Amino acid sequence: MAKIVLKVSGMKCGGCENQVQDAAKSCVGISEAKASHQAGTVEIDYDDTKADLTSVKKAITEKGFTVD
Ligand SMILES: [Cu+2]
Repeated sequence: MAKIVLKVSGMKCGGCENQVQDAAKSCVGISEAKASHQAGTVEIDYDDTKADLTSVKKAITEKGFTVD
């Protein structure tokens, strides 16, 4: 299991956090995602043998947020 913190801009409230978390968790190999709109980050726990972080970033971007 691996962990990464991605910088996400565009989150303004808890609803945005949920959208980012759901987008991340919808991807293969992601076990947990915890977003913070105050910090502008999402902390992701993932299986590095299964997860493709590029698709995670894409899923978050498709929700209208920017991943740095
Ligand atoms: Cu919001």
